[in-house]
Amino acid sequence: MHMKLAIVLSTQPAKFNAVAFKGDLEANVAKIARWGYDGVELAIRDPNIVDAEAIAAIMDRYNLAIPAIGTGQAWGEEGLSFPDPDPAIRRAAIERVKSHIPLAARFNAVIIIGLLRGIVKPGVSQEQAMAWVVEALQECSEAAAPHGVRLALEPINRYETTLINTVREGLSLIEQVGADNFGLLLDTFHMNIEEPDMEESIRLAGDRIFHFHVADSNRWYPGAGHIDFRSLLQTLFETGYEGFISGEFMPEPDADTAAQRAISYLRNLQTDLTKT
Ligand code: LER
Ligand code: MN
Repeated sequence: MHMKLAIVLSTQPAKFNAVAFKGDLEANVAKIARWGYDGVELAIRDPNIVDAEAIAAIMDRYNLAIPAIGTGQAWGEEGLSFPDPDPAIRRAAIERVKSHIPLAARFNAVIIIGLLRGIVKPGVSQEQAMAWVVEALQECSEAAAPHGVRLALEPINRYETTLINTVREGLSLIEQVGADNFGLLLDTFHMNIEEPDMEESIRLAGDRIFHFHVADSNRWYPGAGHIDFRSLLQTLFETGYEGFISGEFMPEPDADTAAQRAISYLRNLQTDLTKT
């Protein structure tokens, strides 16, 4: 088995500092390919200001896939979110997600709904916020379906949002949204905080796992903390998961070192997994 490994890369300046790379796309892509990664996960604030053909040419040149597109910068830098009390902002958040569909279809990438699902703002009840999130996800999933595009919501730890912290909450949301092309992105950093038993949660999510982020317990590269990646990845592959494992960790001690240590650790682990 070849474990497909990707790493998160931003196409424009981002405040989110766990985005391991910023700046010049081609130089970064060249390095990522040289280190042995199979893909890059692009964090894109606004698809209308990126040049899809230029990106495609670079990916072709280095033979890298784009397994997923992150949308969180639209929240971080523009404040767009599904449960905002201002209807114009809610609409803009939905339209922004929909505007990712052509790009996602072009690259066969999953659209990630991370922090774009928002937080519960003052004056809004948790119930109202969830209702807006469900409606937004229904509209976006429906728009994406004819293009063969899938959306993956990421359960995110309690310190960043109160909306969907756990895999179980994610699965109940999936029932409410009721779309086959809507699933989950599991992130080991968030799972380590929120899941009572990470292996059990992975098994529970099963074929609704559309994408997978890895960072260690301290959000450094895998191998730098105390998460048992051997057990987690074994469990993940036992569910039949055939997607990418995408590194999303702090650029510590620096971005290049982190990326190289992550891939060397995960490739070693892969040898072990193949043996079992
Ligand atoms: C994004 O994938 C993520 O994991 C969030 O923690 C961003 O804040
Ligand atoms: Mn993540």
